[in-house]
Amino acid sequence: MSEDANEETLAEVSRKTFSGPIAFLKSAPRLDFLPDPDLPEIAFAGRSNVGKSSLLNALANRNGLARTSNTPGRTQELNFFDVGDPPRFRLVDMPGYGFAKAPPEAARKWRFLVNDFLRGRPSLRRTLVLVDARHGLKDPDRELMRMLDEAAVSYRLVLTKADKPKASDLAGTLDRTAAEARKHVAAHPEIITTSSETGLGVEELRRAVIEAIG
Ligand SMILES: Nc1nc2c(ncn2[C@@H]2O[C@H](COP(=O)(O)OP(=O)(O)OP(=O)(O)O)[C@@H](O)[C@H]2O)c(=O)[nH]1
Ligand SMILES: [Mg+2]
Repeated sequence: MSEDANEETLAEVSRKTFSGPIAFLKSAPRLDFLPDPDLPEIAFAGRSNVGKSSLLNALANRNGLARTSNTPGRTQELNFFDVGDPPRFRLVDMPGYGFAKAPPEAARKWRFLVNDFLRGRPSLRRTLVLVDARHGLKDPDRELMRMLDEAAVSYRLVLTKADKPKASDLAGTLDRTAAEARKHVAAHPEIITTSSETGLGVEELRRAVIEAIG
């Protein structure tokens, strides 16, 4: 197939997939509540309040599918969403990390839940590591990236809230983030810049998800 034909097919598959059925499957507060690992999964990871649930909603083109909030710490469980009917793959919205105001016991619980899921999930095809475009990579992101490198879990960095920073600042953050990504073995070398608010990069992310599912 020519490059153009490939592109067209991907665009068509993406359109059909994300305008079709997407349904909440279940919430897992602990690992023993996980659904069977019978479908490929794409997980949304990142610091608290970075926009994981919002980006999942933007991807699915449905507001309110995953619950979002101004207050960090909104998502406290692993939330699974089936894409397609019959389902072809799953999106997994996860609790955020690095949330200073969370009670230490709760923060610890989420960290173990997220880390154990990411390290041990056989059906996990790719992790999207979301990074706020206003702040760039922070130490908790680097810690997560190292863990994913060690566990050989393939991941891709995604800048969020790109509608917020000035264009020149955004370009600098993108360069610095890409330079760091290239030093990590399990990271995709290219970064996707997104805004759930304006829709920037959302179609590119949909295609990246389709490609990761294969
Ligand atoms: N301007 C702007 N605001 C956004 C964007 N994405 C998310 N937000 C806002 O950021 C806040 C947090 O969004 P969430 O999607 O709940 O963030 P989260 O990463 O799921 O947060 P936790 O579940 O607490 O870890 C909400 O007030 C959103 O409206 C974006 O692209 N642009
Ligand atoms: Mg959330």
